[in-house]
Amino acid sequence: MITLYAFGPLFGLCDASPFVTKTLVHLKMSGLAFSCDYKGFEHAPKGKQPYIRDGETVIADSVFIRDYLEATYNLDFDQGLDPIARAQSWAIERMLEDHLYWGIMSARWLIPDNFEKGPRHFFQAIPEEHREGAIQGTLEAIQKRTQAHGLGLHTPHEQAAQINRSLTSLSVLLGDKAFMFGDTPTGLDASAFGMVEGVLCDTFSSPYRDHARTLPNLITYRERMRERFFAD
Ligand SMILES: N[C@@H](CCC(=O)N[C@@H](CS)C(=O)NCC(=O)O)C(=O)O
Repeated sequence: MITLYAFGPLFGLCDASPFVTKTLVHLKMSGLAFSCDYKGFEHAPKGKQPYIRDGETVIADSVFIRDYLEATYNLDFDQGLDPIARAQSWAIERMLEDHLYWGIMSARWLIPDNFEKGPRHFFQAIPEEHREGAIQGTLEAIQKRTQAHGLGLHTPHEQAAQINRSLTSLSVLLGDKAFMFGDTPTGLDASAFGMVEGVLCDTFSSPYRDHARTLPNLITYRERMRERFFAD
């Protein structure tokens, strides 16, 4: 049976990480049996989750996990999509994962109120005398990462202008369809759902959440994906 190494359902989300949520959806789309392990982070091959174990095979990164599932089990999550739609799917996924994600992540960690309500809990296991030092070190590292990415070089107002543009683009691309490419979910829906759920999360306020709340089709899309894949 496949093991998915995950953070767990926190903050009202299917998983604290949109990338883990994406892989959860891909696994559910696959119909394969799998279980979740919430204690594997320190063994993550690339220092990040998700990763999976399938027998002796360990695969890290949601993109490579999907590739592995499709290649190994003869699946195609984009069945019915032509080459142009498949290319669009990749382009939209990159917008979500290499752009929108950085807005979600920095809002969650670097807006102090959000940090208090969420990520601070991840440090509970650290002895009290070392905890604040560990928190400060992590926050500085995250600040540096967002600057290296580029988003963190902008003012909050400029960041919101760009992130909200990605949200509006996603909403326009979804339009009145049930899923990103029509009536049937495809591989991209896994990624889109993880990010939409992450940005709309009630626990964390941000200019992005405020903007996403003005895009009704994203809200109904989140509910539709939850019903379809997480009714249990
Ligand atoms: N490209 C990776 C991104 C995974 C990722 O960024 N995971 C985050 C959680 S959202 C993580 O594990 N962060 C831990 C860390 O960087 O220390 C994927 O698609 O799986």
